[in-house]
Amino acid sequence: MSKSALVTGIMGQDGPYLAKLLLEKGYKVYGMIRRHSTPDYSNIEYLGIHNEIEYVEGDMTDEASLISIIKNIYPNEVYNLAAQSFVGNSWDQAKVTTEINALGVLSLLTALKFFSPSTRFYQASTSEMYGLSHTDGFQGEDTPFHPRSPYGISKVYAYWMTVNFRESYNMYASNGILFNHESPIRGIQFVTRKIADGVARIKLGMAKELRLGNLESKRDWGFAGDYVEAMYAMLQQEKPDDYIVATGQTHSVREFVIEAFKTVGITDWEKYVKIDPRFKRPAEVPALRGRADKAHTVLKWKPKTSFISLVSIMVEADLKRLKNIQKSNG
Ligand code: NAP
Ligand code: G4F
Repeated sequence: MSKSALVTGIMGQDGPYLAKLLLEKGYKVYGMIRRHSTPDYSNIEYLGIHNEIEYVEGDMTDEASLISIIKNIYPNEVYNLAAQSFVGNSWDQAKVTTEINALGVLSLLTALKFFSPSTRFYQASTSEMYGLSHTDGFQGEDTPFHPRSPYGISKVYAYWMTVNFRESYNMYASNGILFNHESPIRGIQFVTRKIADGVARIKLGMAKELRLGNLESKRDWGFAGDYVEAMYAMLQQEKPDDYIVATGQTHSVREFVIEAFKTVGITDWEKYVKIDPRFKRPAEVPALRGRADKAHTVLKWKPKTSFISLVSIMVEADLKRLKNIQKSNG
């Protein structure tokens, strides 16, 4: 019999990439969506898998809905990708961020403990948990946490709750501590997609400027399509554990901007970029760079997409999308 997996956050960026991978491996994939007046399946359609997913309705803030899903499908694996994942917004909506990202995870783990304890559980943890902390310029699994936002704090709670269910109830529960990963279906608010879209608009004469916040912060950026392979591998190990997934390279927002403009042949990028304090954060995470040695050794996972390829994939995808819009508008 084929295995089944429940993917929460199926409509986001990672959900469709992971679902595609699981479908290719022969899984029956259930995708959890919350109630929308107008659901948006565009990310799932982008990967061409809309008709292959069975959608189930549930909300991370509604424990009964999670219990009902788990009791109905008893999945072999649960990948918990659902989150209020935008760091910038988490100061303005700290409570709902906590309810979804922290208490929601407790509810899901509790539902599994009572109704499907042998299900393997993946928690989408994050490099934001490290915040200010590093070990010789890198973050490794042993680097202490020092989160800098309500988002980072909510994820630290969920991280430890996942570890605690593993240690208390012997459940197969693993944390993937993923560093930033991007793609053409990255949410438009996140800086890489905002830059790719903005640069493509400027190139096509659809915009005159690109407004950004802190250009000096540095991130370890990889490609989402590579990272979901590590998520899957984590749940195929003999024992549950926690792993960093990262490229080990770091680049500033400024470098991303320069590279994106270069992709479309614009070198005088400073003419177009305006610094806007609205996009600066009350507390910044200045630099992230992950040490993914454990994932390399145990999971046999390595990233395949370079920084330069990533920038070019994203800018080209936005150019194509916007040209199609221009064409259909005549
Ligand atoms: P994303 O694009 O923001 O997707 C998040 C998904 O969660 C969306 O589909 C959203 O649904 C869903 N969601 C939000 N609140 C919910 C609720 N109350 N109940 C049910 N679903 C809810 O995020 P992503 O980039 O794919 O990231 C996936 C996960 O990895 C997140 O947990 C994120 O925090 C974590 N993470 C991401 C990165 C990264 O660089 N991308 C790095 C480390 C960790 P709607 O469509 O209804 O809004
Ligand atoms: O793209 P960002 O919004 O991503 P951030 O804050 O690093 O968070 C992402 O990665 C985390 C993993 O480390 C995930 F857990 C999280 O869910 C999310 O996926 O911002 C990246 C950097 C920040 O330093 C920000 O201050 O870019 C800087 N930045 C500069 N100008 C901007 C802007 N960020 C955004 N969103 N918009 C700007 O205009």
